[in-house]
Parts: sequence; structure tokens; C-alpha cells
Amino acid sequence: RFDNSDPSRVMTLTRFMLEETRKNPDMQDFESLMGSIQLACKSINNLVMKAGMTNLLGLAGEVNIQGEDQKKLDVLSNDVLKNSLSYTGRCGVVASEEEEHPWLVEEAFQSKFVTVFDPLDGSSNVDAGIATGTIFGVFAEEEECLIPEEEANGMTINQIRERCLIRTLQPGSNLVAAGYCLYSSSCHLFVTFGNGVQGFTLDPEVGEFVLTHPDVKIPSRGKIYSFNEGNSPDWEEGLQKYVDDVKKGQGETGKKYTSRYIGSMVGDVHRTLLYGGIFGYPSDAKNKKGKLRLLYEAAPMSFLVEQAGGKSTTGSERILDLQPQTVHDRTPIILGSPEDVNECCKYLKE
Ligand code: AHM
Ligand code: MG
Repeated sequence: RFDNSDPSRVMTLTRFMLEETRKNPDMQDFESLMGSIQLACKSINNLVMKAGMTNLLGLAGEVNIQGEDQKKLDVLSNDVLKNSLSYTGRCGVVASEEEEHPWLVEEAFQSKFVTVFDPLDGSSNVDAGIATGTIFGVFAEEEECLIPEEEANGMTINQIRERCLIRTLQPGSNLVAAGYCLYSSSCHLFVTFGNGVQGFTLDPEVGEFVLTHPDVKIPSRGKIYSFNEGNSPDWEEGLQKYVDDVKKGQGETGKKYTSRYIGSMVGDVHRTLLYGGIFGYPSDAKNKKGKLRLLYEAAPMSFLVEQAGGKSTTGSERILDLQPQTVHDRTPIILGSPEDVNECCKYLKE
């Protein structure tokens, strides 16, 4: 059906979306949403690649709602994605790591789609040229959540914000699409629409994402653990024992595990999907809810990992079942190969 070595038969993301829409007309809205997301990812990739040359490294001088210093690239990537999504006319609300409140897209406030994203995850790495990524998730809401035009016209900004919030705070199990784009030695866009995971790689010569990883399946076991081990003195005992055992070859497999940790969730999850193993950002004595954000980091990544046959949990609850209370809620997370995640959970229970 496609042959990526033949330039006339390459399966690009654009072609993939067209073919999916032809098979299933319900996918039509996704076609333009994915068009805007892939365009934004290409622009962010360019910004990241050229950052060292164009004075885009360093801080923007602002602090975001999480109290983190915003990098120039955080701010720019947020604008690129937000604007690109607004222009589709398909996305009614966007919520971002870099925005305090969910944002109503005036041009399309009646659209049923809500897009959540972290525009440049791992941006603290960018000044050193280390991998970063964009994470996104798309919710489709019930008809009755939409605001009729006459009503919206009479609403104050706070009422609109409140309505956006109701539309945004959904559990990951309501996601209809999710994915990430990794900016690294290659630029990869991996996406799910709820029927498996498809992986695309940017061909820089033609400027198109090409299907390189059809129907991604995570290995049922790996031999890599990926946690910020510097935090291990503050972890709960079960996790300390788990990591201690697998690195000594005293876990269920009897094999010695090795450690890999980039400190960029997209890179760490991408490797875990391809090679297998376990990645996590657990709670610790200081950070009871871990570090990663539920709505736009943990939930989209968990949907993708589950769609590839993996598991994602807090240690006791499925991440996709968690109901966010606020846009920027955090959650502990452990994800990866199902057998590795199950083994780790046993240690946490004991
Ligand atoms: P960010 O959204 O502010 O970039 O932070 C999220 C990142 C993740 O990509 C990564 O998994 C984690 O923070 C690393 O944190 P730490 O440096 O504490 O290990
Ligand atoms: Mg982030």
C-alpha cells in the first residue's frame, strides 16, 4: 500500500489522515486538527534546531503558573501551537502548561474539541542541546457543554473561563487523540486516535512526516529503568527496593537492568516505547504528587502507552481514570512494558 523508498508512494501523515478520513468520515475533524498540530511541531522543531544561532536560548523573563522560569522557547512554542490550533476552526478550547487558564478560541468556541498540551516539555534541557518534545491530547466533549453564541456574547470573562474549565477537566479516558513530537537527532511524531499507535519521522528534505513506525507495540518486558535516581532517598521503600533489585538482577527476570534517564519525558517515554522497560516520576517525601502534570503530560502519554500495549499507573490507580481537579494538577506516574509495571506495582504494594 505504501513504499517509503519510492518517493511517489510515501505514506506521509497528511496522506495517512486523508485515507483514514475516507474510511471513516467521523475522522474529518481530526484531519485539520492534526494538520495544525503537525505544522506547529515542524515550526517548533525549526525553532529548537536554530535556537543556538538565533538568540532563542535562555529565559523569557516571566514565571509561569507553576512558578517555573519560562524559557524564550517555551513562550514561542506555546504561541505557535495555540495559534495554529485556533486557525483550524475545529478546536474550541486550548489548555497549556504555559497558560494559567484554559483559553477559549473565539473563532471556534462552539467546536466540541478541547486540546491540551505542553508545548516544549523538558525545555530546561534545551540550552545544552538535549532532546525536548511537545505533548498533546484532544478531548471531544458532550454537545451540552457547548455555549450557544447568544449566551456567550453576554458572558463575562470569568464566566467564560469557568465554562472552559468545565470543558477541560476531563479524565484521560475521555481522550480521543493524543501524541507527542520528539525534537532530537530525528524529529518523531507518534500519535494515537484510539486504535493503536502510529509513528512518523520528519523527512527534512521534503518537510513531511513519513510513517516509519506503523502500529507500534511496546515490548512486554524491557531491561531499562528510568527514574531520577537522585530522588531515591526520598522515595517510598517499595520503589527503592524495586530499583535496587532490578539493577542487581534480583527482580522477576533475574536479569540485571540498566539505567537511562534523560530528564525529558518525551525522550524517556519514546525510548521506553521502542525498547521496553519502565519510566516513572514517582511521589517522594517532598513531592507527594510527583512532578508531572496530569492533564497535558501524564494523561496523553498514558493513552499512547496503553494503545501500544503498555501500562501507566500511579502505582495503585490507572492514570487514565484520574479526574483532574485543576488544570495544572500533578500526579505520580509509572509507565512502560506491562510486565515491568506490574512487577514494580507489586513492590509498591508490599
Ligand atoms: P517541564 O514541563 O517543566 O519541562 O518539566 C517536565 C520534565 C519532564 O520532561 C521530565 O520527565 C522531568 O521534568 C524531569 O524532572 P527532573 O529534572 O526533576 O528529573
Ligand atoms: Mg512539561
